[in-house]
Amino acid sequence: MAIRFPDGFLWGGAVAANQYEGGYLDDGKLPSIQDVLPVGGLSAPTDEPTEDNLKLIGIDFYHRYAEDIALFAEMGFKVFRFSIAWSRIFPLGDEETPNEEGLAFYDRVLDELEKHGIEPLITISHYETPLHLAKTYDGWTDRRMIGFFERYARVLFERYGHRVKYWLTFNEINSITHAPLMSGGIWTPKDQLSKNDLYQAIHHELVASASATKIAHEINPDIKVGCMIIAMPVYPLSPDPADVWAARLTEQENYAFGDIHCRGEYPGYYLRALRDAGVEVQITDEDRETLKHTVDFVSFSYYMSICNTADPAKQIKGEGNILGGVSNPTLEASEWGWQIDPLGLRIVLNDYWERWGKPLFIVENGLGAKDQLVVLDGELTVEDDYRINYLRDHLKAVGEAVDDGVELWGYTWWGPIDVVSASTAQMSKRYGFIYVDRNDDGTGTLARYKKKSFGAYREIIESNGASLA
Ligand code: BGP
Repeated sequence: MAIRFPDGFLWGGAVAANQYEGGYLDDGKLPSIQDVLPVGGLSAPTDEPTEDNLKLIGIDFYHRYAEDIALFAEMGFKVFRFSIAWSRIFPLGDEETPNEEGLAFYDRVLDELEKHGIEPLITISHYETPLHLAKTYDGWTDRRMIGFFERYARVLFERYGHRVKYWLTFNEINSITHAPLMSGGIWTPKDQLSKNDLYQAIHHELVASASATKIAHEINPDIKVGCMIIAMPVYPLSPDPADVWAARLTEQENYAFGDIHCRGEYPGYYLRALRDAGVEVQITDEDRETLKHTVDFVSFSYYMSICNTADPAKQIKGEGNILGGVSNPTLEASEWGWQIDPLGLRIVLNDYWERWGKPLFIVENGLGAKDQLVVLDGELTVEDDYRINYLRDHLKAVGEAVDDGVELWGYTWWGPIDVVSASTAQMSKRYGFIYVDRNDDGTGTLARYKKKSFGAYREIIESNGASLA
């Protein structure tokens, strides 16, 4: 069957400032929480940045952006999703005046994208809360964070809002329950964090997200603001209704974030879960009003599905993405234990479209794998057929969902160029179509090489998906 993607479909790639920019103290920037997470986003932080942290240099996009954007253009990118490092714009996070040099850097990036006709898609906050806000305010547990974020978002919309149409507020906002520091800038160690503080932090982020959406629309009504959630379908481990219900409850933990962003209020099942957990969230009348500013579209990352069961004896957790879950005996996994499930992407797309009726945007999907550089026709490259297969299988599932009637604006592959991993802080967990010569021990020339998948993705984009058939 022919695979057809809509005209103007936004094909591209996605990255985050802390994983690729480097230049962590350049031009007035101060550290973010990532600069003290040398072994990954789920681990304990160091007190100060340490040299073994690969993110301090990243892949040096800060100095090589023109070269990298030219490579994206060569693949035919229509869109490029990147985040702005909050601590470049407000180095401490709570100051009144933004750092002009930080703002000027993103002007240059936008100029370069414009030169190649690539549409920007900006994530305002992607796991990179300024370190000062984490240490001084305990991140999003503090209500004052809403004001700091509003100020930051306003500066961005005023500066770039005339040339950037697509914006996301918080990357994978539902990850905060599992990664409170990386996702919510919460300095209190996870095992000491009270449920009240955690859910209050979630509330503050949700209010800030709605408030930023409102500000964006006031500044430029043409701006489209989306929420961004980890999509992970949860299957029952067996047909036992108790398993189906267990899966449902886990799914609701993720649905809640989309429901609040799309419907403008807390759903009943979420309020019940809070009550059952004995959590009391402080919600003001003003918060309730603010939450009514719903998003224009829903974006999500998709890497894997999980299972759940009511049977404690079968609660065998797999490795995997930040949210984790019970392993699915029918699926294969990546080298890092992330279970590969292309059909799950079709399921998610249909599910979200039916549930919210808002346009969707897949802003992350990809395969982290160990790559081997080889010489082919005198050129260094990687024969990454495993990545090409993953890409094609997932895009075929996306094509089916489009045929099912789902309104989908675009697809950005995670890490079109190798970047430092968010969960493990490794370089060797590579997603790119472009290889970057940097190793886990920090050695390497930072040279870029095109992998076999580079040409494969270019062909898919060039044919607007038709070559997938
Ligand atoms: C998502 C994050 C990204 C990215 C990706 C891959 O959770 O939004 O920042 O890194 O996962 O994860 P990892 O780098 O841990 O393999």
